Amino acid sequence: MTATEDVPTTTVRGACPHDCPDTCAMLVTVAGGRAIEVRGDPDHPVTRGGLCVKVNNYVDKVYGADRLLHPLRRTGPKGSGRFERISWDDALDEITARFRAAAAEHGPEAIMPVSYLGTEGVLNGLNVGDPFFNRLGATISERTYCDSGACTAYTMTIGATAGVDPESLVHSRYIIVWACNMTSTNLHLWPFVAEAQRRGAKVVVIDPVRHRTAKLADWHLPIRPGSDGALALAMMHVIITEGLTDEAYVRDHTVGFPELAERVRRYTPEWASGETGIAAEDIRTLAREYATTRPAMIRIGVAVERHAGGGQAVRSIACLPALVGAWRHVGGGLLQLPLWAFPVNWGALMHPELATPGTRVVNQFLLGRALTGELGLDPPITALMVYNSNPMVVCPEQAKVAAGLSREDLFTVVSDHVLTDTARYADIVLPATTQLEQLDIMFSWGHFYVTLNTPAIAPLGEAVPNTELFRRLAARMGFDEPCFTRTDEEMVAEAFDWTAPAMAGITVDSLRRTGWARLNLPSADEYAPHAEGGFPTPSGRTEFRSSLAAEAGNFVVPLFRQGSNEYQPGGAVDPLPHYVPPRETADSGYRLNLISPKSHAFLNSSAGDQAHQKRVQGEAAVSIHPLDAEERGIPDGGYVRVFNDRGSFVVLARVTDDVAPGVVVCPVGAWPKNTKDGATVNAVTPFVFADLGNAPTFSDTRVEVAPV
Ligand SMILES: Nc1nc2c(c(=O)[nH]1)N[C@H]1C(S)=C(S)[C@@H](COP(=O)(O)OP(=O)(O)OC[C@H]3O[C@@H](n4cnc5c(=O)[nH]c(N)nc54)[C@H](O)[C@@H]3O)O[C@H]1N2
Ligand SMILES: Nc1nc2c(c(=O)[nH]1)N[C@H]1C(S)=C(S)[C@@H](COP(=O)(O)OP(=O)(O)OC[C@H]3O[C@@H](n4cnc5c(=O)[nH]c(N)nc54)[C@H](O)[C@@H]3O)O[C@H]1N2
Ligand code: SF4
Ligand SMILES: [Mo]
Repeated sequence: MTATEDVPTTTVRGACPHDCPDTCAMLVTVAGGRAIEVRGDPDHPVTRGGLCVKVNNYVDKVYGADRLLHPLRRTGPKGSGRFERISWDDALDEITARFRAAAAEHGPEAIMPVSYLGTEGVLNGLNVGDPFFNRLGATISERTYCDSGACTAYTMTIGATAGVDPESLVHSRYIIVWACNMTSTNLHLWPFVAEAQRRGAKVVVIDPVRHRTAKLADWHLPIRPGSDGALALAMMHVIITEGLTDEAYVRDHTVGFPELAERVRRYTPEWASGETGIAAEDIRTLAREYATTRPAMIRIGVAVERHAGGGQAVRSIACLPALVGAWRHVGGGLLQLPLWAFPVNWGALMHPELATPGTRVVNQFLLGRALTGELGLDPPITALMVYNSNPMVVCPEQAKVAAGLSREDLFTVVSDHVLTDTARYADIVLPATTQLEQLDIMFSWGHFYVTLNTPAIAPLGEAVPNTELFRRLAARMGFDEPCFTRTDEEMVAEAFDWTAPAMAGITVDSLRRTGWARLNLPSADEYAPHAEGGFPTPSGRTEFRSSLAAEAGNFVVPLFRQGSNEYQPGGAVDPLPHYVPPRETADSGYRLNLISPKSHAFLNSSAGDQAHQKRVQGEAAVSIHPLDAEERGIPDGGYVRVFNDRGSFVVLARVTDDVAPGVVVCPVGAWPKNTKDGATVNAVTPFVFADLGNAPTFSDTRVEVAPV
């Protein structure tokens, strides 16, 4: 403890707010009304007493000199970062007057919200503004940044199942870590994998990069970006032609096996080798080992979906466990989204019934085009409200986003903790509380514990939680539906279906005492959710031939579209898994495939401007193979320009054979204002959707790299 002797300290139970699978239970030490440290709860079975480099110094963020503590109004040109302090009253007056004016001139669809998962709290996170914007009649913002393509693929194949309990991984004997840099992005799962490895499990990493996780694995298979579908299909080819399927499991718990067997005949290991760059013999070995070692486990990272064929790749991977009967065993199957185990009351959060049927939908990947007028939207977007997101960093076509945000006739409101690159373009900036200053309750997409975040300190300055922000806005707009006056405590009570079996024995009161609780599920030593099938698909089986794909075609699952509670049908989709190759090829003249995974020390763009995290992360850099560097005259540590037809950015070059030839890696998260030329990796990424769920294709990007 760092408190002085005469000030007694208390410990408040909280939860890390970030969009991270680990959802750590935090203990906040408070002395004299001031938070002095955060640490991981040592009793939490997944947190195990440790947070991470992104969050260990969270109090520095809370009390940072850059914290926004009052509403601001712009005084300089857009993007200049010049603002003056104003009162909340003035801010709310101006916002509501401008929203009303926009609606009067063009109709309410001229207003567009932009939000994502700056905080993952059920109260202050994804859906906090949805009732307000639905009631307003604003353009509906489709938010398919993360796992939307995978969720569509899972829904088609195994249903919205939570999948394997991550804590069961200690029982696995074969673990495939497929496109997940776990020791950076899912740190608290690694000890379970490492424990399995100590007990004799083989850990295989499939990733174009030999990163810190790959170096800890028993076998690293460097794969060409965007070709995972080819590998999974060829694995099925081997498993079926060599008779390695679990016949009884396939008979009792799957549909479409004969068609699948026929389909994968064409996907030989030799063919897949040409697509993936992995030797055919290695593909055979992988398939055989996976099919014959029990329990066999696959952990898919989000990165698989960020390519033209990402959806079908996830679909093919999701077929594998049923084919070999991996689901029979504790520690066998697929770790999907534990999120689905939480009985979240999405309807009570979003209030989709407040939306006007037929309201137009704009996907956020098109933000730049929507704002610059390139989409030809009618009505145009003339008012924008950004909260829980930092599109200048996370959105593709960065130069277009900047150009759009620079429009003098666009009225922009941004709510955030600090003046982000996006907030610099705002007309009005609003100060948001951090997790230590607000009540919230958290699900997890990486384990089965619900966590209550009790506020540890009073809000700093005039900062407010997002819940309060929207209460204030709704009151000013004269919205009088009961959902607009709910207190945070009432929202917690509504957030979950507390009578659901998963919540048995858990109440808000019990969480106030314990901070967190495991959902009422069998223990991780016993839990084999699909040992007897029971998949939440229309047939109750793993659907090799997907009835949803056959009937509904492509769709976005409800979670990812603000205000909508329904599956949104898209185009027709072949109901059998198939290979969709990367969209961008060397034929474009740009020969290098750029992928942009997560930064180790930043959480998306969060913490991206904190001194300690910037030191750990180092200056923004692109990793390139020695052969590619030599051919282009690029020295290690020199500045390079990474470019294509969409744009360019300047970063340091790191020459390393950790990346395969032909692949370059530049993580997302650095702030444009901290780089050489004010641009970052999303300057070159496309807005184009992947094959399923309107997922992004951030990593289906071709570039060239040149010394500067
Ligand atoms: N440190 C840190 N942790 C985070 C985050 C963060 O920003 N920083 N963000 C959180 C969020 S929002 C998310 S969605 C998760 C994502 O976490 P992950 O699922 O781990 O996703 P990424 O880091 O994007 O990419 C993981 C790996 O996929 C590889 N990869 C890229 N393209 C391909 C491909 O085509 N095939 C294969 N097989 N591999 C490929 C990359 O090289 C990278 O090593 O992390 C969460 N945790
Ligand atoms: N090239 C490339 N782009 C990517 C990705 C990639 O891998 N490559 N990954 C994509 C993925 S997986 C994701 S999840 C998205 C993430 O996209 P975002 O969710 O937009 O991620 P963040 O950068 O963390 O932005 C969140 C912002 O919300 C603010 N915030 C945090 N808490 C609060 C709060 O309580 N109230 C308010 N008002 N604001 C708050 C933070 O300070 C931060 O500025 O990025 C996507 N973009
Ligand atoms: S960012 Fe993830 S690993 Fe770090 S403290 Fe938060 S939940 Fe834990
Ligand atoms: Mo994400």
